[in-house]
Amino acid sequence: MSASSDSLDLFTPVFKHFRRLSAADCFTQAYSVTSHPSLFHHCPITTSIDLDESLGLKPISSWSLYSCLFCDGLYFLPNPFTSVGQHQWVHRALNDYARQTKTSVGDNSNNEQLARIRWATLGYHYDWTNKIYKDDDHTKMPNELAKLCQIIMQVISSSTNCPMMQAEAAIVNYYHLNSTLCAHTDHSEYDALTKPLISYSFGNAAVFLIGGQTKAECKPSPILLQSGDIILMTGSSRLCFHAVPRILSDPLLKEILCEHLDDECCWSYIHDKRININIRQVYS
Ligand SMILES: O=C(O)CCC(=O)C(=O)O
Repeated sequence: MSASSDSLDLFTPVFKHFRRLSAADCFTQAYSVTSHPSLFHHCPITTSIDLDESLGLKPISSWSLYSCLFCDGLYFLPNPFTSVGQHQWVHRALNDYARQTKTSVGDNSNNEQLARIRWATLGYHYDWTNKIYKDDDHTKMPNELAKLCQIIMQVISSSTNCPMMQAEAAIVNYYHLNSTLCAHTDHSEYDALTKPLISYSFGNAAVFLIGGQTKAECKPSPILLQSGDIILMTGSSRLCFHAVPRILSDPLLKEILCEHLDDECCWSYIHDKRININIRQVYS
């Protein structure tokens, strides 16, 4: 690669474009199955599995799975959760995952600190400074999260040629409406190219950008992620640059979540936040 194409950055201008765009234009420009149907290929789901009620999932017969034609190896599963289920996952992310593990805030025992939380790690904890996992820095992966991953992986891999993955590490990202996540790749896992990564979105919407394995390879594509949506990165997409330039207040969120929110504390947190839970296999 020449020095000039080495330094070519097709990612940042698109990131900045979505930073500046009105929320209404973000909702229309970012790809969804309804707004940009020709960019998604429907993959029939060929499996049926008995679902544990605690996972908060709709029956598998009602799910729709898509491969993304703009990014090889990227799959999109629009919200397979019930609204009670979405509420349960927000509740777990706030009341369990944010409190009982390594987080971005030192004292995570009080609600004031919790409002500032940016991330929590579960299973093998990611060392942000050295960008590694250590096999002696580990806490138990919550059972329900491991079970959820297993079901999602079973459904996707039986309907596509995607390999299975064991849930060994999770990063929970807590976003405010003005938060962003810069362009990066996830390559600290031992076998990143063959072990997929699953990512769950809850709460407000986001524009998720996914580009190529270098910033010079292609312009990133914008995907609209809404509460309950799942993406899976496998094959070449697993090593692609991705980012979140924008969190969007979702006018439908109250309708989706509030029906079941007897728990005011949860709504008072999530009404202006987004939670992302992403799961990886660290070792082979
Ligand atoms: O919030 C998201 O959807 C993406 C999170 C992500 O890319 C990461 O934690 O590495």
